[in-house]
Amino acid sequence: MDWNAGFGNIKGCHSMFQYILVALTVTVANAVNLALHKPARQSTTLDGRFATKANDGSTTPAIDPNCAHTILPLPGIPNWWYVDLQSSYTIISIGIRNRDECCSHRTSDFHITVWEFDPGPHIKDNMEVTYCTCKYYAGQVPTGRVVNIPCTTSCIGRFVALVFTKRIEINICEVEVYGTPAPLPLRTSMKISKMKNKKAIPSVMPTVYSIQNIFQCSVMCMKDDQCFSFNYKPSAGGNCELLSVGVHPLEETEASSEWTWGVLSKRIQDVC
Ligand SMILES: [Ca+2]
Repeated sequence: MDWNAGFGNIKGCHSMFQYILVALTVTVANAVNLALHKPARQSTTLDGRFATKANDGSTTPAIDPNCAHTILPLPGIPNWWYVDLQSSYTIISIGIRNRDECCSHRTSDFHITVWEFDPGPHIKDNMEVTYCTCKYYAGQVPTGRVVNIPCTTSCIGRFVALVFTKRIEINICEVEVYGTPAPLPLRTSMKISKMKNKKAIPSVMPTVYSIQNIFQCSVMCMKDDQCFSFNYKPSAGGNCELLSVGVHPLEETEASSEWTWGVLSKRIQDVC
C-alpha cells in the first residue's frame, strides 16, 4: 500500500471544511444524477448483464435488460460495483433501485465508498486507507423500490463504489449519485507520511475522535488548522488522536504495535 499515493493530490481552493459546510446545505432536489451513462465496472458479470446496466437510466426493476448482475464471488472476495464520475465531487447521497421479480434479498448490506483514485479491479487490496465511507447501508433495499441514501460522512472523490459484505451475487437495477463539484485545485499539495508501530506522545491531551479508518482520521486532521499529526489505531472508540503544532516535539514517540503515527509534511494553503 502506497500511503502517499492516496493523499498526494488532496487539494482545495478554500479550506476543505468550508466546502463541506456548503455541500451539506445543498439539497438534492432538481440535482443532476452524476452517475448516468458514466463508465462503470463490477467485480464479475453474469450473462451480459454488465455494470453499465446499473447506470443506463433504465429504472425498470426487472433484470433484463435493465440491471447489472455479478456471479458468486470466491470466499473472502467482496462483490462490488463502481462508477467513474469523471471528475471529483463532494458526494451528498446516492439512490439505488432493487429488482422485483426475483432475488431481491441480494441487494443488501453494502458500504457506499468514495475514492479519489480508481480503486481498480482489486478493491479489497486498496481498502485499508484510500477511500472514504459515505454510508454503510444495513439491510435490504425494498423489492422493486428505490431508496435514497444520504451520506453521513462528507466524502470527496471521483469514483463511487458499492462494496457488499455478504458472499452472494449482486443485482443492481439502477444507481444514481448526487453531489456538488469538488473544491478547485490548490497550487500546493499535501504529503502525509505514515509510521507504523509508532505513536506520538502529546504533552497535553489531544483531540480524540472515533473514526472508521485511517483515511478519515487524516481528513479530520486536515480539517483542523492546528493539527500537525495524528495517531491512529484500527479499533473501536477514541482511535484517532489529533495533535496540534507545538503540542509535541517530533522526537517524542513510543513504539506501539497498535498505533500508526501520521504526519502532515505540508499544510493546505488557500491561494484564492
Ligand atoms: Ca438500469
